[in-house]
Formats: sequence, structure tokens, C-alpha cells
Amino acid sequence: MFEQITLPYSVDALEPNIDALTIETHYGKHHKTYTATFNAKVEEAGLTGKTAEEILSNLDSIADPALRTAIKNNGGGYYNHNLYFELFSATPAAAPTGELAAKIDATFGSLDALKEKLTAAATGRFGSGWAWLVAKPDKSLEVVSTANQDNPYSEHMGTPLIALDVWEHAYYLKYKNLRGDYIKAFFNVLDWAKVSAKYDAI
Ligand code: MN3
Repeated sequence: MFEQITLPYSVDALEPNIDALTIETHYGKHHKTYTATFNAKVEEAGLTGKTAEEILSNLDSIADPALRTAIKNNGGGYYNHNLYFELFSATPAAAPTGELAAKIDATFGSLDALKEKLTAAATGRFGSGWAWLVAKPDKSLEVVSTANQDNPYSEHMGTPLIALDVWEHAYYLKYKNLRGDYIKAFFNVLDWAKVSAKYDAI
């Protein structure tokens, strides 16, 4: 049984960057529905007991196309939002540390350059989707983007380290059409200590 993470902050803790009503709706309705549907479809497919990473990495093993699509969409919706909500903090570390900090500098030139690349990927995603920082098996880093609830496991892109949701439901209540302002706010509450820990754990 897959469960939403318990938010490691109160719903208004990320104000004014991410407002309470958006968190309540996004976590309490969108993410909740993805999770419930994913659980039902996993049971229907006989995949109970497997991890979300295993299921999303092996979608080709699901023969029925409609069931495969439902598991891709709702499994992504479940997994992507767990990572998204986990990485925020009201008192975020403003920069990565250790191995990740060195790798970002070596790969992108600087932390600001990485943020610019993620911003470009998130701004350039037409319609609904996500921008990601992923790590390959050799721990090299890459910025990628996916449509809908597709994710780095279902698209075989590596291990996700940062999940930046650019569906309108992530920002429209507060930022309306100004996706760029929301992306700036996202970085204000992204906790680089958590991102660094994820990289260390690979
Ligand atoms: Mn979302």
C-alpha cells in the first residue's frame, strides 16, 4: 500500500513562496487522488509488494495498454509529488554540500548556472509536466523535462534528485499565468540539504 509522505512542515510554512491553499489542494486533493488510484491499479495488475521505482521502471511488463497507462500516470503522480513535497523546507539550506556541490560546479559551472538550466527546462515545458535534476548510475548529473506525470524512472532517465512541478495546479491559485515567478519561489524553499542527502545515497 503506497502512502503519501507526511508533510515535514505545516501547510502555511512555505508562505509566501508556496501558499497554504495551494499546498492544501495540491497535496490534499491532487496527490491524494493519484495515490488512491495508483494503489487500486497496482492491485488490479497483480504488482502488490513491488516498489514504485520497480513498477515505474518496468512498465513494459504490464500487458494491458489501458492498465499500463493508468499505472504510468497515477504511479508518476504518486511518486513525483512525494519527492516534490519532501524537498521543501521553511528553513532550507540555500546551497548543496559535499559531493553534490563539487559535482554541480564541475558539470554546470556553478549552482546559479544549474538553477538557470532547471528554470529553462521548467519554463520551456509546454503544457503540463516536470523539470528534473537526475543522476545517472555513474553519478553524473543532467537536467531533463518530462510531460504529464512521466518521471525519470518511467522514461529511463536516471535517479531523480529535484522534482519541479509545472502543472498549473502547482501555482495557478497564487501566481496565475506567471510560471516564472513560481519557479523563483520554488528555489526559495527548496532544501539543498535534502537534495545533497539524496545524491549521497545513490
Ligand atoms: Mn502536481
